[in-house]
Amino acid sequence: MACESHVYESPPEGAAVDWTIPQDWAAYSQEDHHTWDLLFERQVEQLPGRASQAFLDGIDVLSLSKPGIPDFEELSEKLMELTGWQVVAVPGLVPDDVFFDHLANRRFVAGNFIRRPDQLDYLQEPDVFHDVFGHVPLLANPAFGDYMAAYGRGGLRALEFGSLNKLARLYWYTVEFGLIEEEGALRIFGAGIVSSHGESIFALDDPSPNRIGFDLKRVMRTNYRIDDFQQVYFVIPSFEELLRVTVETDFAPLYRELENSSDLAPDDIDDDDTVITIGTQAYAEAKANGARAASAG
Ligand code: HBI
Ligand code: FE
Repeated sequence: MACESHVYESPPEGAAVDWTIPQDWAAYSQEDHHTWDLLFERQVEQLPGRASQAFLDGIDVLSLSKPGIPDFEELSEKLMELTGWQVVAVPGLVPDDVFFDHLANRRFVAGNFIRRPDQLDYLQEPDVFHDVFGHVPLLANPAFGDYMAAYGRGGLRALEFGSLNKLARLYWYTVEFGLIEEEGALRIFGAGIVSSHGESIFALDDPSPNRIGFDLKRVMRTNYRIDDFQQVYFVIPSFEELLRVTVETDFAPLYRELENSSDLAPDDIDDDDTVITIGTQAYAEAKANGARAASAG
């Protein structure tokens, strides 16, 4: 997920020029399917009343409750009918241009491997649980599906402008770690949250992080951390509004403007922010102090 770290320059052996590989569903072991089932049950249990209704509906309509790692072809068949999306397998992180080209063409790339049983809580590279459980349910939602495809087109343009670091923040704070307001309450929808046992509680209930109303320019100015729970979450009013802002904005002048404005740290509050909750940052501070103590002693 870290956009910097690409292991390969060109597709590894066995991968097509667009970096896709066969999912090879028959090759999963019993243990692999069991790991999926464990992760799935643990997450599904805590999501009602926490996850966006659109996410929960996606789990239903795509029959993700069926035991075992989903078959990408079955998922693609259902998604194709609903929103025109497909799920294709890749060996791991793919280069940015390849990633965006897939999104622009409504193909979501998912790792086909699953974490080991001793890695249930944390894994650096996105595996099939993060990619499919975390990302795929919302692709069944028309507005979100359109947003992801628009993001892919925007990513290809951002590469031309040399502004990918700015646009990547939009992905991070929406697709990966976004919150949404539904019926007057906050709900999670970002894949990094909904696929995380700890963060799906932390993002909504912990007093530590800031929660701020979504603003496109504000988000694109904000640094993020990839190594721990977020220090700030941005709250969108609806997927339709997120889509509208993204397709109606001309990003070229915005990128130029952002060149001349300073970045914000994850825990900064800006004068123009619509603050929903000001966090204590106690979690992040305790972590930082712990790290300092450990390196001192
Ligand atoms: N590759 N497989 C995979 N998954 C991603 O989420 C991904 C990627 N390559 C690049 C990339 N993400 C980034 O460019 C975006 O997160 C912005
Ligand atoms: Fe992800």
